[in-house]
Amino acid sequence: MKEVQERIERLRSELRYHNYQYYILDNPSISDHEYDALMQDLIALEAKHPHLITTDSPSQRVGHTPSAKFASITHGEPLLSLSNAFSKEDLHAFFERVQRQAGHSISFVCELKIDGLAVSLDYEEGLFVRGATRGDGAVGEDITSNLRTIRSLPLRLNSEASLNVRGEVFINRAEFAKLNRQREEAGESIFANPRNAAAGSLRQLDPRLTAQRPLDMFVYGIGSASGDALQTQNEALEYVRSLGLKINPTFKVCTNFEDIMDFIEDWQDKRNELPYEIDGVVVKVNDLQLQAELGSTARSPRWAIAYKFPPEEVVTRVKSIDIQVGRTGALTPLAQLEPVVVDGSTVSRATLHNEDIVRDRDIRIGDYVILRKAGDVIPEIVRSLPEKRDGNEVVFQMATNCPACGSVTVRPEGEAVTRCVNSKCPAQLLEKLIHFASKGALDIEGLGPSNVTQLVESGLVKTAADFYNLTKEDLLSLERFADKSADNLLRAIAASKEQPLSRVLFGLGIRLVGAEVARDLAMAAQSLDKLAALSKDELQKIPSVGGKIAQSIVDYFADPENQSLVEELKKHGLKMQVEAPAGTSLEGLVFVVTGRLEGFSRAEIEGFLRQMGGAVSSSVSKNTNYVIAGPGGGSKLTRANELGIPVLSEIELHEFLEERGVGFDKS
Ligand code: 3B8
Repeated sequence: MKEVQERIERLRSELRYHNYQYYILDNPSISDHEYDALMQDLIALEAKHPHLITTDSPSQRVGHTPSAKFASITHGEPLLSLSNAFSKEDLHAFFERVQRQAGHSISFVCELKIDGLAVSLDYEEGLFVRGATRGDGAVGEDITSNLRTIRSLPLRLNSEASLNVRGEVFINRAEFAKLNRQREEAGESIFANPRNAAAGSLRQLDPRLTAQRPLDMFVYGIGSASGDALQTQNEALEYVRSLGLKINPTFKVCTNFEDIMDFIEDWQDKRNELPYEIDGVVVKVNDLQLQAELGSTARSPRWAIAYKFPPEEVVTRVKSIDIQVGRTGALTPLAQLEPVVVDGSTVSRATLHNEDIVRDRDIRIGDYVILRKAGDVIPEIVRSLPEKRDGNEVVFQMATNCPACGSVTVRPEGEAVTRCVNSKCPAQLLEKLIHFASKGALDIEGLGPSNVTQLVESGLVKTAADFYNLTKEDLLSLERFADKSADNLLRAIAASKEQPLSRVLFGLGIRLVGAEVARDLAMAAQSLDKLAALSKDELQKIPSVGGKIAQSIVDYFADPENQSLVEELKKHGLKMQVEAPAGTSLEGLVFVVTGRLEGFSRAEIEGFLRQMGGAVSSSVSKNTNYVIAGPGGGSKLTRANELGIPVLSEIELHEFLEERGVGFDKS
């Protein structure tokens, strides 16, 4: 018996050693085949002697119990996210602030910012016992079984230390490409980028699926540790490395701003040579004691900042420019591109918005162009490269006839958009129906673009009201529905009758009536009938409604076809209730305050916004709802404008608060 135990232990330590060489040092010591043979020996021995199986055995990486849902884990120390610097100025402000607070010049550690998913790992007496996602920072999801499948995550450390570490899980570029190739061959949907692939893999409920994904990780910090009095971040990194954890070795200690900028510029140039994706550089105060003194806000530490690289620009070619017909009849030029990877995802199309933009940017069919991802997702053609032309390029002409229905298009004086004005245009009708069912509108699950297209092509659906006439036989007659999917769709359609008036209004697709205007209309009119009866003047009294919107609403309800659609929807029992007023609180809104304010200090305003249920962030992102700016708003203001986020002056802030019944007086 003792002998078996010893053999098992020998196999385990051998496997651990090779594992470490392979996954952490990237320096394989034996062939894959030899490794597999050792593993098979271990598994066979353990199968014969199950009482000798331990949770840290290398054979135990793949759990076997899929969870119905992940359990919650409350982080011992919150797992915060970093605030961002988008420019050298932002970064310099951070540098100056922490030096000032420290009272002397200090050192920093620069680390690559891995574009993955933050995780927290708990080790107890050297054993990996628990791992969680960031979640909301305070509470994450228990993904221990999935993390155990990651080869570069040691199940057992080199010492019996108990500690919590934080790191980033990712998939490297080559493995990502391979994974997508396999998925494509298997007819599965492909991941847009490595980060999504890593996220999707980590959140698999069945760890056996996670185990098949090429996940990797770097540890970048310690959440809490007993004993060892570490002094600095670079010591902390060296310490976790000595425990057997994988760290990113590129970090550098910098003692002045120039060194920090050099590190950033250096890696910005070399980022594409790395085997994994990075989206910036993290700059951290090196002294751990000082980190503790600087502390953190509700969301991010004050001792670290993420410098985000500017969006990557790539060159590609415009193969053709198609014209898309939108739900309001707007014709949009859409460039078909030679596929290229920008910021990690493959792009093969980009909207050109309208013909003026195509002309102003002088983008011709056949041109080489510079492509960039604006903000986060939407690819944008920045400009053409006329010097690369060979004379075969073709200047784009806006269609004089709708590509879908052939009717003559119009471009009203002073407008940039060319339209198909045929209200029966099949392309418009289809887009309208897709919009009606979409997330922001009636939100009918299972009625995405491809299913709506099939329903329309089969002749079953002509207007939005027809969705509510669909029967199970109707659906079963279509190729893509089986018993269960038909039931599910009918249930989702029935459930959409409960959607509030504002969503139905938005779903109707009245020109110029977006989700926000729809909410105001619902609130003001209280019912669809009352809204339809309002005059242009009356409509204009509603907060977000100007002359053009008012006219568009009047026109909509004057059209007999729209009138009958509305009648039918009512007959089908759509409730269209008005939701309680959007509140006397700021729940769910994220604010950023910048610049000098007159009446109140920043802290007062921020405190007040939080007190009323709002969140205050220190950096502008797409999640920001409003930026409050006084004079000297600087880069945050620029960023807000880039992202199209509304900016409120101090006076506008007061109006905004009053509208919501939230008074703000200095007391
Ligand atoms: C504090 C320190 C969050 C992070 C941090 O490579 C904190 O340090 C963090 F609240 O998210 N993606 C890194 C990376 C991320 C973070 C970090 N260091 N290298 C990363």
